[in-house]
Amino acid sequence: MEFEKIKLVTVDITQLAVDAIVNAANRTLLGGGGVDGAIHRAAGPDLYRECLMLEGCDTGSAKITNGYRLPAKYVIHAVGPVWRGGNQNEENLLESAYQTCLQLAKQYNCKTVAFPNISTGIYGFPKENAAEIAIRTVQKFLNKNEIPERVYFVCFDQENYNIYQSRLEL
Ligand code: AR6
Repeated sequence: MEFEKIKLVTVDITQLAVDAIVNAANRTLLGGGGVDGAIHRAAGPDLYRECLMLEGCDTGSAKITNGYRLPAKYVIHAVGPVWRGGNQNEENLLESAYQTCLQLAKQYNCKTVAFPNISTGIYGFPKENAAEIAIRTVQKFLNKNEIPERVYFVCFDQENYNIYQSRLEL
């Protein structure tokens, strides 16, 4: 098991000096509310300019940019699914969003990566279910790959923090 490679933290993700932070974006990749808004505000207008050139991203996938004014070197913009009751392939799409982020992190040699709780805010994905998918996907990847070396789950709200804490048995 790779529990020691996974850290649980409660911080504003924009403050983390890691190789890559993950953004919970939407398909336009042009910003929004929640963690997406916070990341764009902290990174500055150059992030928006780079995102404009990406021409959006499919749900369940991700694209990488520079971090600009952020302490993080890169931002990986993931598009999680909107929760529509569970019969619209939401679980597979969430897993695929995490998986694509991890592949990009590996490709760009990101040793440290921080994830927010994708889809569990404005997109309404049930938190227990999302945590199970996130942890399982990350653990599986870390078991098979050298990079990333460490993954931070950034749980901004107390409910998510408690869920992750019990699932990771910290
Ligand atoms: N640092 C870490 N986590 C945060 C921060 C922060 N600064 N701010 C919020 N969170 P959400 P979604 C947590 O709604 O559900 C945007 O408009 C928050 O507590 O940001 O994937 C996009 O443009 C929650 O646990 O993302 C999309 O349109 C988690 O981040 C849409 O929202 C995700 O909540 C995406 O919705």
